[in-house]
Amino acid sequence: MLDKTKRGWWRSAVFYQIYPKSFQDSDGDGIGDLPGIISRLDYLEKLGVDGIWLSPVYDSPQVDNGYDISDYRAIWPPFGTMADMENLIAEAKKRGISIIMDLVLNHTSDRHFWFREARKGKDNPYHDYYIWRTGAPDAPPNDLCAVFGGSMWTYVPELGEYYFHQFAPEQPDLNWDNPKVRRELYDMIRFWVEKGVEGFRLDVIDSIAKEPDRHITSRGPHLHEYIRELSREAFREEGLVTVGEAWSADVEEAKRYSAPEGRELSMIFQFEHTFADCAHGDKWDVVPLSLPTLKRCMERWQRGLHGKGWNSLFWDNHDLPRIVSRWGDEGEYRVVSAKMLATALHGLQGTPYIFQGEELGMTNIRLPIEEYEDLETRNRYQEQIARGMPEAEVRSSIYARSRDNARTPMQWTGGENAGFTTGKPWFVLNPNYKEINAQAALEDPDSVFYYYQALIALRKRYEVFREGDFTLLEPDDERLFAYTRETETEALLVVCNFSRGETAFSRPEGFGEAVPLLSNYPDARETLRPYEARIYYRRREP
Ligand code: TEU
Repeated sequence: MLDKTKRGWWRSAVFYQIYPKSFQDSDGDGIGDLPGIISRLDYLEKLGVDGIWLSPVYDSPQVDNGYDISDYRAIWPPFGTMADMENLIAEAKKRGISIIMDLVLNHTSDRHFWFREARKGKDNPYHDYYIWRTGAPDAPPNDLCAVFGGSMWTYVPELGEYYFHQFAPEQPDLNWDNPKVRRELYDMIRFWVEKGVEGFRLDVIDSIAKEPDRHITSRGPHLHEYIRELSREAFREEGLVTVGEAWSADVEEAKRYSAPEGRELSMIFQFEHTFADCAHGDKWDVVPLSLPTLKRCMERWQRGLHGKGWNSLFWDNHDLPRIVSRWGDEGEYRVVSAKMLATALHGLQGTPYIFQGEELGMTNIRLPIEEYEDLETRNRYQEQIARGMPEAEVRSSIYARSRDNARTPMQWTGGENAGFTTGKPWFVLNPNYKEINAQAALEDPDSVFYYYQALIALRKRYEVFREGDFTLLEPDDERLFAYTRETETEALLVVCNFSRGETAFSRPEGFGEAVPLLSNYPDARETLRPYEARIYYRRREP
């Protein structure tokens, strides 16, 4: 059991992300909920995870599935009650599992009390909790475009002012330059720490400091000043794990966020690797994966943060398509490719995050456009069609990149509604739940589930997974991702064939006698078969 009172316990931990709406329904309303999560804690304990990152469960109008919070200290009723939340924290703790809550500090819902007050008038005490600019109708302060489409400015006629929102108009940005806002947020965080929450994921934390008039919507001049204050005022306990979502971060910036002396955060979610199959840095502009690009990115982050910061490790989350569909194979090689992708990631230095269903090899979904639920997807389709883009092209990029790929309900059994709900699911199930589900996985010793379980156990058993130096092998190879991890006393060799073809592989010097720790094929041959992955281990003489 990890000592979670000590800074740095998360360097040996593996976390699991739950998107509550789609995880497990307990009362038949078709929406996942807190009692449903509690009923699945034994499953997560069996997997071996040390913490759960819980996407927002706070009260919310659900315009952005809970990332639009109307009350930070209340639970959205369909998810359950505050007693359910307290019970989840307690039951998880009994199993050695920490609850890491998702904090959306950059913006609130437009239904939040603060915003409802703010829009009452310029002299309202809550007005400057948000960012306003005087202007005339149809003449926004500038042409900043919101992440989910449209302008970043929405006009309030009765005030003759625009308010600023980087996401939906229903998600007004908070004014972090106002110390009252910061104090309110720190007090709210302490409320959750006192309830026993042991960590926080910080939504778009790089956007809290901004200067919209200068087109600066993230990494504003006060960013690290605010994060250090946030850490000092709200994350006082040494053992609190904090991970900031920072789409804009590069390695240098990540060193500031995650420096070992702990004045800011434990780590960040960086996203550079998720653009290795995107043209022009646009997630919707789909191109084939460039494995050398991905490998060099991983090398930069592994070597850049070694001893100077800390990496998070993830392929999937609730905003990303499912990795087995994206860089693996959905067909005959689904299981081996899911295991290969897990090997490539879990052999690296950092804290791995498993997104719900990733441990089953769950896949993307393809729907008639009108069935997509995510506002980003719906807005994207409307905007692109309005621009005259060929409909088939727009649909194809939505199939590949819609956030809804990650939000189909968790597939627990091959029975009705995949065991997710006895009611009508809030969102469509992937029809492949009949073959891909947790019940089948638990009954199959060769399932993706047990492979993830083995990877998690390896991280705890061998210190080299946590501390080893990273060296990339064969950087230009288009099929093979191979690297070593070394400490004074241990060494790993990780080899992954990212292709559906056979690929040559020869052990590097010093690994001739290394023993196989794990593989996704029952035996080893001269070449690597489609999506074959292997981890070798050897002890070193200091
Ligand atoms: O995501 C930040 C964000 O911008 C992503 O939605 C991503 O950049 C986008 O999908 C790219 O097209 C966080 C949350 O993870 C996301 O679910 C929220 O919708 C968003 O912030 C607003 O809170």
